[in-house]
Amino acid sequence: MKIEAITLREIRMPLVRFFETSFGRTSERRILLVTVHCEGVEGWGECTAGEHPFYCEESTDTAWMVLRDYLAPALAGAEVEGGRDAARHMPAVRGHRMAKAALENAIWDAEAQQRQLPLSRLVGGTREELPAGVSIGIQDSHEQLLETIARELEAGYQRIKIKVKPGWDLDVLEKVREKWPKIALSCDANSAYTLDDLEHLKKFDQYRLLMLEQPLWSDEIFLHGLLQRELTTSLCLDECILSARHALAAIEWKACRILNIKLGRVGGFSEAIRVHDVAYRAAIPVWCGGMLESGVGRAHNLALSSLTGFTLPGDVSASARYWQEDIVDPEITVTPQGEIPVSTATGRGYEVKRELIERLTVRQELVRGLTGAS
Ligand code: OSB
Ligand code: MG
Repeated sequence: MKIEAITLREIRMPLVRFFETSFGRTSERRILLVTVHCEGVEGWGECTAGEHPFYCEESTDTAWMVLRDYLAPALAGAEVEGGRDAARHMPAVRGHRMAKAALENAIWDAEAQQRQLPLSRLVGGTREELPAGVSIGIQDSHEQLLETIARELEAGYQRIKIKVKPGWDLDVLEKVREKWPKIALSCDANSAYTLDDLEHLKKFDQYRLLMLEQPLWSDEIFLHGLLQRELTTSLCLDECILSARHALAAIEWKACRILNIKLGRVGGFSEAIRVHDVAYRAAIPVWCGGMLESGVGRAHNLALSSLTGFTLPGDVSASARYWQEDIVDPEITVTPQGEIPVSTATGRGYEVKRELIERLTVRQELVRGLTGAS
C-alpha cells in the first residue's frame, strides 16, 4: 500500500456543554485530523491530544509539530503493508503517542477500505453490539449533576462515571447513591489525590463503585498497587498505562483490577491490541476510554471496543452529547438499551462530511512523498 501524501488539518469544534475534570475545563476542542491518501482511498485518523498538556505531556500543538516535522515526512511516499507495520516506518521519536496514533490509525482505516473489511474486523473484533457508558464532568452544583445523571440514565446508558477531585467527591457520591442505590457507578480522579489521602480514599469503598479510575499520579504504577491493597473498590488505571509493558507491570503488581484502553494514549491500534491481549490473558476486564473525540476518533474507538476483552461499558457515547453536528455520517447514536451497534460497512464505517470539515478547518498542510522515491 503506497502512501502518496498525507494531509494534516486542525478543526475547531465547540462542545455543546463544557467538560470539566480535576485538571481543568474544556469548552472548545482543537482537533487534529490526519488523512492518508493511498491508491484511491483515504484513511482518516484523529489526534486525541488536548488543547493543553494537562492530561498528559502532549497537546494539539506538540502533535502538529511532531506530525509535520517527523512522522508525516517519513510516511509520505512510503510503501506499507498496513496498520500493523506502520510504526516500523516511523522515525525513532520518543513518546508523542497521540501524534503517532493519529497517523497509524489513519493507515489502519485505509487498509480496511482497501481490503473491503470493516475496521472492527481488521483489528480482530468479534462483538456486534457495544455497551455504552457516559463520563460526566464536574458540574457547578450537585443539582446539575443529578439532573445530568437522570437524563443519561433515561437515554439508556449502562454505566455512569463521574469526575471527582478533592472537594467534589464523597458528598457527591452520597447524593448520587441516595437517589440511585443500584446503578453501575464509577468515578475518575485524573490523578487528583496522593497517598496522604489514604484515609479519605478508603471512604470511597462505602459507595459500591464499579471502579475508581486513576486516583494517584499519572506516571505511577507502584503506588497504585499499595493503594489497591488498602481498598475494596477496584482500581482502574488510565493515564499511567502507555504500553502493553505497563499493562503487564500493573497486572503482575496488582496495581489495578480493570484497565482503561485509549488508542491515543498507547500510540494507536497496534499497541492497543497488545494491551488488550495482555489483559485478556490475565482475565482483567478492559473498556475503551474517550477523549472528547469527533466522529472520526469515535469510529475508531468503536472498532477497538469490538475486541473480545472489552466486556465493560466504555466511554463510547453518542455524538450528540458533544457536538451540535458531528463530522461523520451517520452520527454515532445509542439504542434505548444503551448499546452501540458495530458498523458492518467497510473501513471506519462512518463517512466524513467534507464540506463541514472544510468549514471547521483553521489550518491545513499537505505533505507529499518525494516523486520517484520508493
Ligand atoms: O480521563 O477519561 C478521562 C476526557 C478528557 C481527558 C481525560 C478523560 C476524559 C473523559 C471523557 O473522561 C470521556 C469522553 O466522554 O470522551
Ligand atoms: Mg480517565
